Amino acid sequence: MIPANLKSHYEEQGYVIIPALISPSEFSLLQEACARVVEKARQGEWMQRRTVGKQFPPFDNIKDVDVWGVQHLMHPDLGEPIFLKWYTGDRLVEVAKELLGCQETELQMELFNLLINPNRSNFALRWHRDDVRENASEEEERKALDIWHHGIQWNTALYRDACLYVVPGSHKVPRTPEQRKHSETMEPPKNPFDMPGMIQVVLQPGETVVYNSNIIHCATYDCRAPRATLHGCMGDMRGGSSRARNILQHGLEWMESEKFGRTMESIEDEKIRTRALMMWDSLLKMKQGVNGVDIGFSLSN
Ligand SMILES: O=C(O)CCC(=O)C(=O)O
Repeated sequence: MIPANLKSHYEEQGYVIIPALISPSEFSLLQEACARVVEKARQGEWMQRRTVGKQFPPFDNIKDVDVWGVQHLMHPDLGEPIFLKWYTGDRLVEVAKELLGCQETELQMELFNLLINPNRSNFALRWHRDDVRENASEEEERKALDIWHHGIQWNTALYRDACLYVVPGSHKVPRTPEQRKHSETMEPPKNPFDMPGMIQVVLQPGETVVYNSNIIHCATYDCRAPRATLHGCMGDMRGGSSRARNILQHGLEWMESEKFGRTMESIEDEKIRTRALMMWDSLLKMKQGVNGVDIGFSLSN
């Protein structure tokens, strides 16, 4: 159980910092697995990456490019089962159930990626909400924010991480005219501290910030500050297809494969195996729910 004040902080402010979602025995295993996948991504041996120059999907598919993220950590071709194990493990799942207010049987498997420092030049993301366009009218914003209750997103830092900035409370209300001025173009901010109401989120190794992905947020990446931050989201299947575009835009065809199914079948612990298969099934149902329709991308690139 997480303390009640953390849950109300999450609901009111749109984010909450939670310690110790990684057990001591998993910490170095995750760090080592991250180092291997970062190397593959930087070398272009793993091409599913977030590329410098693109803030949002679709990312570039060119080999020689700096990268700020590694996509699809649970992909069987990456060969790192620790990521699936952690994503479906008790610590994270308990927090997800509590913050979403749902049963374990309602959890939906979604994205699991890694955010890293680019290593050639600095990069930044503009102020944004993950699934509301920068030019949305006040009315459109209000409508989008009203239906966004069926998922959580998190950053779990393996090294100190001061990249993320959020505007507490902004997950519930349209932008003020001043906040709009700082977030209506595709330009990253010159100085994130100029945004009214913002805070910088500083995580120590092992800490997690869970946030509503429609909170107004941005990020800056310093190529000299090592970053390996687990970045994922999990849904509540009662949301139906409300999260489909935000999730499926990242290209999840591989998650429908028998090969991915076999990775879950091979989880030794029966409780976790059953949970993983159930969460996977909810994702597949959401995907089937959109019925092959091209749902496009959440944000302009
Ligand atoms: O790098 C981060 O912490 C934030 C990433 C982000 O805002 C996003 O993926 O939309």
